[in-house]
Amino acid sequence: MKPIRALVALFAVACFAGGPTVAVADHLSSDDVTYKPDITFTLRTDISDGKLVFTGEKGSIAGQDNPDLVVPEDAVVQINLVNGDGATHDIAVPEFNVESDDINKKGSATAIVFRASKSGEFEYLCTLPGHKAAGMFGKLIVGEPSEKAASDALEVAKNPTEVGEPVGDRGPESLTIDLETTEVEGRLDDGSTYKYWTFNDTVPGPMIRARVGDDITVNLSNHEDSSHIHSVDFHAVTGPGGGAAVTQVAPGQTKSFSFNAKHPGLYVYHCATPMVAQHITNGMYGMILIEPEGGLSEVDREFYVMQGELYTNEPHGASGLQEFSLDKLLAENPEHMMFNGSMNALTGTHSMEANVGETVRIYFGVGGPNLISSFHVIGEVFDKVYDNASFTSPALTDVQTTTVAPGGATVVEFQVDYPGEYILVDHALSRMEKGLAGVLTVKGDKDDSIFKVLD
Ligand SMILES: [Cu+2]
Repeated sequence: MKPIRALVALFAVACFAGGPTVAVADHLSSDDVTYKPDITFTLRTDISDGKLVFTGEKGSIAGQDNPDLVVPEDAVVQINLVNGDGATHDIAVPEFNVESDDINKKGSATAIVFRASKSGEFEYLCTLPGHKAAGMFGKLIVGEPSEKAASDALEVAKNPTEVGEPVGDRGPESLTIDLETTEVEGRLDDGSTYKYWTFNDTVPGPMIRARVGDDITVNLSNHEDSSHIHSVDFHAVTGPGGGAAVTQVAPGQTKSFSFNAKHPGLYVYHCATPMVAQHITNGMYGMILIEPEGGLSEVDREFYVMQGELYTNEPHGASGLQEFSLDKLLAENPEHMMFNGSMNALTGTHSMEANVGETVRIYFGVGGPNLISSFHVIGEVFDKVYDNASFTSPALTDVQTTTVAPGGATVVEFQVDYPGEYILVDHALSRMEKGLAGVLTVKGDKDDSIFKVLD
């Protein structure tokens, strides 16, 4: 049998008069393949609706933008790429360690060849900077699609509209908070899951709402199916460990404490059982709002959003059950970053909506455990920022981006004046590629005095 490189090059030359170069996955050896690939796809680079795309060139994918490429497990797959727009591009399937040469002239071509050695859903993309973000990516589906497994998994993503009841002008009261810690396989993304650790089965845990002066009893139960001890540290608590010193609770047990809410503000709570960073990254964080006397001012819409990080062995975009990576946690290098627990919690699973003219308040915190957020809403300016979630300091006004520390929070308010989709981000925008985005959809009439497209 001849070496794969020569054979594939011959095959590719037969396809393209221009003589494309071919990249072959390094794990393929001469014993891996016969004369030609089992399956060949041809894609052309193109611009469609202002986006960069891969367009199917022939066969069942002809004319489709970023088509799903479906192949049997263990097939040798060739993907030919033809340059259709004259810009520099390439094509890669990171999961199978294969990446083509760059092609930069209209009509030039290249190809990649690899063995689809494991089933699942993987990504193909153009690796030139910004091209994936501009639209150049699609799915390679090997064997049975894994979406079924993921669709059976628990939806842990927290609904951002679940913000509790405003306290209004009531006086101080006695309240009871029941929290249950759980360890559940939850949906991370379409086709992937993660063993989350949670408060009350969502990430973040419930937003708790109280008033300054309230006497609050916390009952923390650890589900009997848990494998680990858990606890809770409320940053609003004055006392040992914020409560964590007295709530280290074994599976099937309950522990309680009470505290007086001395300080108004928006406070993070989290599990504080060693290794604390691991318990937090796995999903064990939430927030408690202690409203000042008389409550906060009325607004039309309130949302609860928390930023988190997940550290997995497999890279971002991999399918199946994702395993925790201690090395990546200690290196503070997450594969996934998200608002409200899962990859598309605020861009698909749940929606955030408002109408033109309404006032919006976002309770925003960072579970982390490690990375500072530069919180920003694309296309909006915060009218007010309660910096560090302090209600007893004057609010900042007219702010573009506000930093929020891990274990910290902010409260931002703004009126929405113009219809459209406003994207919530951490302005450290590489993190958007790891999943960190949310959408606030504003409906209503356009106002030319605010924004106008000029021909
Ligand atoms: Cu825990």
